[in-house]
Amino acid sequence: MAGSRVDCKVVLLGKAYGGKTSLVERYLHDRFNAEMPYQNTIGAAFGAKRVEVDGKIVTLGIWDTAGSERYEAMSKIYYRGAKAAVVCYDLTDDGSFERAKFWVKELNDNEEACRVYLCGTKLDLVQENRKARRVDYHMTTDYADEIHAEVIETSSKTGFNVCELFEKVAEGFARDPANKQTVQICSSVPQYPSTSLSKDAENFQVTEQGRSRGGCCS
Ligand SMILES: Nc1nc2c(ncn2[C@@H]2O[C@H](COP(=O)(O)OP(=O)(O)OP(=O)(O)O)[C@@H](O)[C@H]2O)c(=O)[nH]1
Ligand SMILES: [Mg+2]
Repeated sequence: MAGSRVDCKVVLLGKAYGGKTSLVERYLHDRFNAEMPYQNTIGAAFGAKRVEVDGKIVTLGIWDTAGSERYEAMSKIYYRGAKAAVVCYDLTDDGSFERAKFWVKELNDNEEACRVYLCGTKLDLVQENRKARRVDYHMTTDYADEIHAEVIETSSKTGFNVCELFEKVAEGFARDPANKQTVQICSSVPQYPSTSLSKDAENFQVTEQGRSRGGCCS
């Protein structure tokens, strides 16, 4: 990622097993492997992607944190300086929404400038079986209104609403006059960095997997 600036720090927070890593994997690499056994994130992982908004480039630097309460102190470090937080909850687990509220309070208390996006994950499961839904949509939108956040329900399995979520994040950032200085004018077709998540808690380096043409301005 030499030469590339991370303009918008985005942090993913939420209960363990809530679908954070799957969301980032779908967004950065357009993949979801249902056969792979669940692997909890240890520490945090980082990935980045450039997005075009209104002819300008925003680089989203995405921190995927560990949901396990064992790593709570560490996860708190990752929201520092974040411009946006995607607070995830599993639509099939009401306890995960309570945990989302915990993170919202943390953000409100410590990172006032951070925009909050409430993300209900695993939508495919509740579409398959309506009885599987444990988090009512209207309850979440009422809560979102209270805290001035947005709600989006996604499925990393099907990809539904995943790009839309991160586009909202990029738009929210780019269109905020406070961030004018950090958004670059998009003058030519840019390189599109493809990054992989580093799962090594000791080493948060971005692993560059190569670059391809196209992407946000093509
Ligand atoms: N059906 C379905 N399963 C999902 C979806 N997203 C995640 N999962 C599954 O839910 C489990 C947990 O997903 P992860 O993305 O690892 O959850 P996480 O929030 O990163 O968990 P931690 O790293 O422990 O905080 C995995 O078995 C995923 O395959 C989804 O959209 N649909
Ligand atoms: Mg994870």
